[in-house]
Amino acid sequence: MIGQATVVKNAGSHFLLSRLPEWAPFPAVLKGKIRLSGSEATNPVAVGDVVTYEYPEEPSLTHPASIVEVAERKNYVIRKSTNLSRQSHVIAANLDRAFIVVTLYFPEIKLQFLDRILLTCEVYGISATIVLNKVDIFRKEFPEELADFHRIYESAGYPIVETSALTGEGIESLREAIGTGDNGGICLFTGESGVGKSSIIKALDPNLDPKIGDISIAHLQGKHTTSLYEMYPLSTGGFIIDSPGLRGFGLVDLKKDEIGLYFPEMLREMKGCRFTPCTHTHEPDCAVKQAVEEGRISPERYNSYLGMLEEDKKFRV
Ligand SMILES: Nc1nc2c(ncn2[C@@H]2O[C@H](COP(=O)(O)OP(=O)(O)O)[C@@H](O)[C@H]2O)c(=O)[nH]1
Ligand SMILES: [Mg+2]
Ligand SMILES: [Zn+2]
Repeated sequence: MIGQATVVKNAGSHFLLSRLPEWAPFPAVLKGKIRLSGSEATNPVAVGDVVTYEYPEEPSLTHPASIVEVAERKNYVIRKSTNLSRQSHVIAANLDRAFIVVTLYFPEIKLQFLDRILLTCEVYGISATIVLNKVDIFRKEFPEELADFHRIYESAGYPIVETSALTGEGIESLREAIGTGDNGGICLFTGESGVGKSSIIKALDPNLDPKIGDISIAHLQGKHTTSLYEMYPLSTGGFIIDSPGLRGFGLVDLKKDEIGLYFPEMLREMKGCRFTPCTHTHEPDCAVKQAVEEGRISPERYNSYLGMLEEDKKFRV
C-alpha cells in the first residue's frame, strides 16, 4: 500500500508522519537511499516535507511505514551541519509563513539580527511576519521606541502583530495571521531565546506543551538539532514549528550586489538608480540613497544593509 503524508517530527533516523491537515502521527523510517537532486544537505528529509510512504500493514512502532520518496519543496530553510563540515542541514520545508518573535526589551531587541532573519526569509522565499511580544510591559513605558519600531518595519513592508502572551492581547490577530481551519498554514516560529515563543504557542492553544527551558535546548543544540524542530497542531487550524532560537535559522551566501534585492523597500526603489548593478553606497544618482534622505527607507534598515555589505562572509543566522 502507498500513501502521502507530511513529516511532523524528525528524530534522527526515525520520523513521525501525519496526513495533514488530519493530525494522527504515525512512525516511519527511511527506506534505502533517498537523494534530492541538487541538494548538498546531510538529511534528505526534514519537518514539513511531503513524502510518499509504503506500508505493508497498518503502521505501528514495530512496523513503521517506509519513506520512499520526497516531493519537491516549495521552499526550505537550511543551516550549516557542524562547525567543521561544509555540509548543510535542512531544518524545515514547505513553510507558508515565518513568524519572527521579538520584544523591545527583556531581552533588548537587536535590529541587525532581526534584519538578517528577514533577509534570510526573503532569500528562501518565505513570507515573514514580525510578532512584537510583551506589549503589556513596554506600551506604556516605551511609547517612542514602539513608534520607532513601527516606522522602521512598516516602511520596509513587513506586517507587525503586537502580542502579549501574558494578557492574551493580540493572540487572536496572530491566530488570523496563521490561518484557521483549512486555511491554517505551516508556520515557523523563530526568535531569540526569552522573547516568548513558547508562551505564545501556549496562549494560542493551551493544550500544547512546547518545550520550555531554552538553557537545556541550547545545550542540546549542537547534537540533536533535528529533533528540536517539531510541528505542533493548533486546535483552531494551522501548524507551528517551534525553533530553539536564532542560531541555526539559515545560511545565506550572497554577492555584494545581490544583498539589496532582499530588502523589499530597496528593491522597490532601485529601478531608479543610474547604475546597474548599484551597491547604493558611493554611486552617483542612487535612488536608494535618495529614498533614505526622503524618509521612504529608514536609516536603521539602510545601516543594517551597509553592515551586511561590510561582511565578507556568509550570513549565519
Ligand atoms: N510580561 C510578559 N512576559 C512574557 C510574555 N511572554 C513571555 N513572557 C515571559 O518571558 C519569559 C520567556 O518566555 P518563553 O516563552 O520561555 O520564551 P522563548 O524562549 O522565546 O520560548 C518567561 O518568563 C515568560 O513568562 C509577555 O507577553 N509578557
Ligand atoms: Mg521556547
Ligand atoms: Zn543605488
